[in-house]
Order: sequence, then C-alpha cells, then structure tokens
Amino acid sequence: MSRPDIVLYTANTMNGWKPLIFLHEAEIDYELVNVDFSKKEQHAPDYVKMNPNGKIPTIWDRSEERAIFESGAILWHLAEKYGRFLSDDPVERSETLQWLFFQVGHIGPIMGQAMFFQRIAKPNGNEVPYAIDRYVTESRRLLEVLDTRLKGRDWLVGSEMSIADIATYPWARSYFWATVDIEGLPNLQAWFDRLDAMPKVQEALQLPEPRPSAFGKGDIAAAAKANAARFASDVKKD
Ligand SMILES: N[C@@H](CCC(=O)N[C@@H](CS)C(=O)NCC(=O)O)C(=O)O
Repeated sequence: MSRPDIVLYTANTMNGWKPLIFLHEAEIDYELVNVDFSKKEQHAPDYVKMNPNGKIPTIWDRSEERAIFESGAILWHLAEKYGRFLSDDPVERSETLQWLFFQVGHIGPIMGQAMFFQRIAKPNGNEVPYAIDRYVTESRRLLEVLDTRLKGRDWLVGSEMSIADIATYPWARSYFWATVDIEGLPNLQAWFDRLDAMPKVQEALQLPEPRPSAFGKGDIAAAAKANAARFASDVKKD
C-alpha cells in the first residue's frame, strides 16, 4: 500500500489547525504527527531541520522529498498541489493571497500576543496591562476589518471557501481565548456560523487532541491552568 504524500507535524493550536482544515475539507489522505510542546519536540534537532523556526505546523511532502514550514506557505503549497481553495482567476487569486497574508501578518501575531499576555505571561507572574490592552484593542480592530470585508459576502474572497478563510477561521474563532469581544460584528458571526456548520472543518478542529477551551467551551479554568503551565518556561520574570 502506498504511503500518503503529506506528513503533517502539528498541534492543537490556531496555526496548527489550518492545514488540518484544508486536508479534511479536501478529503486528502495524510499522516499526522502530534508535536508535543510539553516535551519541546518543536525544538528537537531533526524537527528544526524541517522548520528552522522551531514552531508548528510543518509538512513533509514525500513526493518532492522536502519540508514546507509557515502555515500560510503550507496552505499555498497544498492549494497548488491539490488544485483546491485557490482560484485560477488572476484577480481572485491575488485577493486570496492578500487576505491570507493579512491573516499571517496581522491577525495571527496580534491575537497571539493578546493570548500570550493574558493566558501565559499573567498567570506565570508577569502581568503587563498595557500590552494586554494594546493587543486586545488591536485584535478587535482587526476583527472589525474582517466584519466589514464580509458584509454581503459568504467568504473572504469569491464565491467559495478559500485558503484565506481556512487560515483566518481558527484564529478569529478563538476570540474567546484572546478575550476579544465580537459584539456588533454580525457579518463575522454569520461567517463563523457558516464554518461552524461544516462537519469536516469541525472534525479537523478536534485534532490532534480536542481543545474546546479555545472556543469558550468545557472547563475553562482547568484548561487555562494547564495552558499556563505548558508555556511557563517561555515567561521572563525580572
Ligand atoms: N508564523 C508561524 C507561526 C507558528 C507558531 O507560532 N506556532 C506556535 C503554535 S500556534 C508554536 O509552534 N508554538 C510553540 C513554540 O513557540 O515553541 C506560522 O504561521 O506557521
């Protein structure tokens, strides 16, 4: 039996879910490797050969015998390889890449810092109110940009889901974990409802292990405690 082309190294995080959503929605066979942060597997020498930044996700494409890192580049690679979720029309294609880059350049880093300062730094003894305020406020502004873009549209670009939606959804949908208020953003909420109702997207969000707390469900206090402990060594205390 032939082995799948794609080996996906990932974890249950906002960046980690992106390739999972693509692969499940496109029904592509792949091999899943759960990268265990508590064992710092993302910094293991063999892993860093594939992903010099020591982060997840990474894919190894057996058909080309090469690794691809950075979630946006991974989605782009998968889109080209499988001819899914990226239009051939030059304008639509360009717009999809613009919204993909908007996610990787703005939404991910800013919401990621909102999460870091509240969910990791603060419970580990380094509370920085100015940073929390700045990143939460900026996250809300970015979600307003999405809400405006989604007015009168089902998807960020064109008439079908694209890699821009796939990249943006796990981050924006984790607004609870970043403590960003989404009141008064009806177009964003409608887009969430659309993606929340897609069984394969939801199947992907359960992998490699379910993490309901990211979406405001389950035992939040226990999840917050475990998450803070998982990344305690990343917090500088002076
Ligand atoms: N720009 C990177 C960011 C990747 C990233 O920050 N991954 C996080 C999880 S969402 C990670 O690996 N964290 C573990 C660590 O920092 O050691 C991408 O989009 O792939």
